[in-house]
Amino acid sequence: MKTLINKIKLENKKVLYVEDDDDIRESTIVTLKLFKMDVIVAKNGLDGIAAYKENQNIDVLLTDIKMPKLDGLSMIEEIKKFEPTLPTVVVTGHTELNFLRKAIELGVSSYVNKPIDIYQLRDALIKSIEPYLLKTMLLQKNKELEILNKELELKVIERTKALGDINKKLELVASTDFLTNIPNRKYIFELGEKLISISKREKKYFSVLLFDIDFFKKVNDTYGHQIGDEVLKFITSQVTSTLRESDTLGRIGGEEFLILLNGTSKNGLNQLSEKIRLKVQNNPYKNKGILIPVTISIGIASLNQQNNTLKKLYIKADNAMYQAKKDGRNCIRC
Ligand code: GH3
Ligand code: MG
Ligand code: MG
Ligand code: MG
Repeated sequence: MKTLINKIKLENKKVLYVEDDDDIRESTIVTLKLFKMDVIVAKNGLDGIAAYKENQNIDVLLTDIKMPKLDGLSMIEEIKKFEPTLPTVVVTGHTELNFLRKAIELGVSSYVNKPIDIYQLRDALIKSIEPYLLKTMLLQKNKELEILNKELELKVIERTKALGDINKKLELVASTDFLTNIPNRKYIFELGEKLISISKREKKYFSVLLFDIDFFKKVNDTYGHQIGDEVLKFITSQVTSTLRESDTLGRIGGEEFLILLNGTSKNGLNQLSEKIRLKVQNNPYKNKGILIPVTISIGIASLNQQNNTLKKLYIKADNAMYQAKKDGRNCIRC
């Protein structure tokens, strides 16, 4: 606030000065020009009203009281009908109560005694335009603040979006298997729980398919762990190519995978299992002259009255898968 007040200057402010006495008028004009004010002059109340109407953006009205044709207070009364907030200073030799009371009623901001003292005049003018200027300055500051706030708001929105993007990426990273780029164990089990509850509510088919690579240890032992990794990626792509949009393949262990089959019946499950088994069996891994035949053992389970949670379906499929291993591998059990 203090800095704003310090900024208030009379320089370039437009003053309408009304005075009938030639000597007083001429000397006061010199003073007002000394303040570097823009001075509009009138010699009586009527001329003052005319000058007010002719000129725009008058900052302050400075007027004598006793004048021919129309006195200062009547002139103020008239002008205030157009602009009630116009800062007004009266110059007066009278200090009678009646004048003062009327002046206050008219909303006169300040007064100056005759003979005019330059400092008193300056103070009176500043005091009268101060609230008015402060108001416009505050409005300006408010506008600037509003703009700043909007800019800040936009930045916050951008940041929030960026954070949202980062969170999404983190979620994706946290739910993805780093080797094969498919859903990991945590994600596939969470998704499975959700899909099962929806399937139960909507009375829709739901099945799971669990598979484990046969004799995978031998692949590692023969060709090395790195080739083993490549085989895992290859099997992932082979199996993915047999699936539909609504199926989700996840890696739940070293060489163990789980597929969630949303909307797939027991019949559909049997057909798909055979398709996957054959796809893997008939497409050996090939790389730089080496050819590695791979097979998988599959265990399957479908949602029904007894097997009604993902955990139960998983246990059922896991037992079936071990049965497939026992029965010689490269086969499907349920
Ligand atoms: P089975 O037919 O009974 O499943 O025999 P298996 O050799 O596949 O089974 P086992 O559980 O004895 O061995 C699995 C092997 O898978 C052991 C481990 O070295 C390998 N393995 C697990 N995770 C990875 C991996 O991320 N990369 C590679 N290269 N090998 C892995
Ligand atoms: Mg007079
Ligand atoms: Mg295994
Ligand atoms: Mg295995």
